[in-house]
Amino acid sequence: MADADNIIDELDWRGALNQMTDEEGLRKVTSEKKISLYCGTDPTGDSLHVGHLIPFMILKRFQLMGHHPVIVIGGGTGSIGDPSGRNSERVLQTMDVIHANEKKLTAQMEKLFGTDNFTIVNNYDWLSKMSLLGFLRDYGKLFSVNNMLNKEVVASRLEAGISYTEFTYQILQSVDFLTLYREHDVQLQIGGADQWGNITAGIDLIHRLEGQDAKVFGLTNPLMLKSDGTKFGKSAGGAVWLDPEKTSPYEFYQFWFNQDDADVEKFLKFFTFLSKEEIADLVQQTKDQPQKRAAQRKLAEEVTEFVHGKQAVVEAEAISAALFSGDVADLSVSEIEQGFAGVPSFDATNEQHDLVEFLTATTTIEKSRRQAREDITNGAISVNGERVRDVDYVVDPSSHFDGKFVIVRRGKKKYFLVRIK
Ligand code: 485
Repeated sequence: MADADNIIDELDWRGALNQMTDEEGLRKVTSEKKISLYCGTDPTGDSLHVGHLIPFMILKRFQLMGHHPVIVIGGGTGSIGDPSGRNSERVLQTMDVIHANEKKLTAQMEKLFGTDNFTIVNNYDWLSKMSLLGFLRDYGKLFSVNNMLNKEVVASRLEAGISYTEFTYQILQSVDFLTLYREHDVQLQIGGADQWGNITAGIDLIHRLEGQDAKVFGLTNPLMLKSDGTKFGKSAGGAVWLDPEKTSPYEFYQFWFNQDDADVEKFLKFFTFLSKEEIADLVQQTKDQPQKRAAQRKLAEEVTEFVHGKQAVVEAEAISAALFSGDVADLSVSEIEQGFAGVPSFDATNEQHDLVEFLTATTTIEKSRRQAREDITNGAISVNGERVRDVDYVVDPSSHFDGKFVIVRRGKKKYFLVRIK
C-alpha cells in the first residue's frame, strides 16, 4: 500500500501532518525500528464518528507499516473532560454511562485495528489508583501553573472561566504518556490539532522524569476542512457515526459518495489506502467525466468497507441502484430500513386497500382524490417498483417485503414508505 519508504513521507503526501515536535528525530527513529505509538479518546459518547477516523487512519497506516498502535480509552480522563477545543465547561457524566461507552468504543476499535499488533488500554486503570497526595507530590510539583496558563486551551478559557478540574486535565493526559512510555515503550502520541498542548505537556513531563534524551515525540493532524468552508463530518442528520445503529451503512456510504469534486482527492488520500497512481487516475476521471462520480464511488466503497465490511458495500450499492432505477421490488427488509430511513413514512393496516384511498386517506401522499386519479392515469405512481395506471388498483400489503412495507414512488424521485402494522 505504501509508496513511500518512510511513514512520515507517506503521511506528508497524504496531507496528514500538522505539527511535529522533532521531525528529524521522528524520521530517524521510525526508519530505524518499529515503534509503539498511541492516540487517546475519551468515552464521552456511545460511538466514534468520522472525525475520530482522522487520527485513526494515521494509526492504521503506522500499523500497516509494522509499527504498534495503542489506543487509550479515557475512562479516567473522560470522567474529568478535556477543555481542548471547547469554550464552555463540560457537564460531568456518571461513571455508569462512561463505563458503558467504553465497551462500545472498544468493540468499534477492534473492528478497525483487529486484535493482532494492537493494544487497547483504559487510563481509568492507573488514574483511578492515584492518591491526591501522590498526584500533587509526584506530578503537580513538576507542572508550572504559569506554563499551564499559557497553553492555548487554558488561555482561551480564562475570560469565560475554567474549573480547577478541567484545568488539571493536561496533567492527567501527561501522566498517561509517561505511563505508556514506561510500561509499553510508547514513543509517539498523535491526535488532532486541538491535542497539541496536552501532547507537548506529556513530552515535557517525560523529559523531566526520564531525562532530556528520552526519545518521545508528538504529531498532530490538520483540521479537516471542506472546500466550501463547512465542517467535515456532518450530514443533514448531524454527526456521521461509525455505529451502524446510529448511522446506517447505506447513509455512511452516501455521506462519502456525496462529497464535492473539489474535496474528493484530499479525502481519497486521507481516508483510503489507495496508491498514488490509483488516486491520480480517479482524479483524472473526475476532470474528464465528473457526472460519473467514479472518485466518489471509490471513496465510498473504500471507507465503507474499512468501517463496515464488504457486505455493507454490496448492500449500499444495491440500495442506491434500486432507488435510482425505481426497481425496488428485490430489496431486502434490511436494505429498505437503511435506504428509506430518510423518506416520509406512514403506517397502514395489513388489509387490502383501494389505491386512491391508500394515497389520500391512509397516507397523505396525494393531496386529493382528484390529484391521485390524475397522477395514476398519467403513470406517475409506482407501487413496490411497478407502475400502476389503473385507478381501481388494489394494494395488497402481503405481496412484497414479508408483508412489512409498501413502497410508493411519485414521479421520478419522490419515495414514500408505508409500514404495515
Ligand atoms: O492519554 C490520553 C487520554 C485522553 C485523550 C488523549 C490521550 C483524549 C483527548 N484528550 C480528547 O479529548 N480527544 C478527543 C476525543 O476523545 O473525542 C478527540 C480529539 C481529536 C482527536 C480524537 O479525539 O479532539 O482531535 O485526537 C481522536
